[in-house]
Amino acid sequence: MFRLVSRLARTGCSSSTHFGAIRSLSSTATFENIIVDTRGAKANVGLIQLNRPKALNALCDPLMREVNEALDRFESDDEIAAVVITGNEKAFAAGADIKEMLPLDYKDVAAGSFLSHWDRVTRMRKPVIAAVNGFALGGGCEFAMMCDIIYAGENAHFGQPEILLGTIPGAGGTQRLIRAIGKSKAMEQILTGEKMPATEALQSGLVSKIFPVGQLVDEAVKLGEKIGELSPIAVAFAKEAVNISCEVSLKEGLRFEKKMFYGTFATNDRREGMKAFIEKRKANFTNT
Ligand code: DAK
Repeated sequence: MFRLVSRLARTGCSSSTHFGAIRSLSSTATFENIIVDTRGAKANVGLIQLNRPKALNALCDPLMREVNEALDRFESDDEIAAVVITGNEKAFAAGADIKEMLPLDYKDVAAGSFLSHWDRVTRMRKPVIAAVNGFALGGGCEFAMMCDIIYAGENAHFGQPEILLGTIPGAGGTQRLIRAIGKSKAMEQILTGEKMPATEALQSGLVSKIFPVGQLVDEAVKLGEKIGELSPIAVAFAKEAVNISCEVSLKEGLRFEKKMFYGTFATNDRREGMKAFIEKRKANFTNT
C-alpha cells in the first residue's frame, strides 16, 4: 500500500493531502479528483462527478477512495434518496489508471489488498445510477456495472479492453458483463477488447436508456428524484432482492425475496402505500 501511494505523485493523480484532508472535510468541502454535489428540486439526489479530465477520468487509487468517502456521506445522509455517478462528456472513465498499475508486479497485487476498496458502491443501500457519456472502458465499464442502473449518452462507448494490455478484467468484467448481455456478446467484447456503442449497449440490455449527451445527467437526476418519492425501506429491500439474484440459486433468491416481502409488512410505509391506493391519494412515505 505504501509503495502504491508513494508512486501516485508520478501518475498525476491528486493525492497529496488525500487521507487527512478527506477525513476532515465538512459537507461543503471539495475533493481533489471528484466533484460532489446535490441535485434535484429537493436537493435529494447526490451527484458524484469523476474529475480527472486530462486522464479521461482514469480511476486512480485516490479517486476511488474519494468516491467511497462521498458514497459513505450520501449513504448516511437521510436527506439523500439516490446517487448519480457521472464523468464528463468525453469519458465516464477510461479504466483503472494504467500508469499506476504499470510498475506493480505479481506480489504487489496478489499478496495484499490491491484495489480491494473498489466495490464500495455495491454495498450501497440507496440506489446508484451511472450516467455514462463517452468512454466507459475496463474498470470504468466495471464501475458502471457495479451501479444499479446505467443511463448512457448517445456518444457512450463501453468495453473491456484489458486483453489489449495483456491482462484481463479484474473488477467484475468477466462476471457482470455476461449477466448483463449474455455469453456470446460478453465473450466477444472481452476477447477482442472492442468498444460497444450506446445503441448496441441499449439493445443488449447493458444500459436501460440513452439520452442526448447534454441531457444525460439531468435525466439520471430525474430518475433519482422519481425513486426518491417512494418508500426508502421498500426501495432498499427491492434493490437487495434484485442484486442477490446474481449471487445465489433461484431457489435461494425466491426464499430471500419472500422474506423481504414479508419484511415490508413490518413497516408503516407498506400500510400507508396500500391505504393511499384504496383512498385514491398519493402516499406519504415516512421511511418507517
Ligand atoms: N489510465 C491512465 N491514463 C489513461 C487511461 C488509463 N486507463 N486512459 C487514458 N489515459 C490518458 C492517456 O494516457 C492520455 O494521457 P497523456 O498521454 O495525455 O498524459 C490521456 O488520458 C488521453 O488519452 P488518449 O490520448 O489515449 O485519448 P484518445 O482520445 O486518443 O483515446 C481511449 C481514448 C480511451 C481510447 C484511450 O485513451 C485508451 O485506450 N485508454 C485506455 C483504456 C484501457 O485500456 N482501459 C483499461 C485499463 S485496465 C481491479 C479493479 C480495476 C481494474 C482491475 C482490477 N481490482 C479491484 C482488482 C481495472 C483495470 C483496467 O481498467
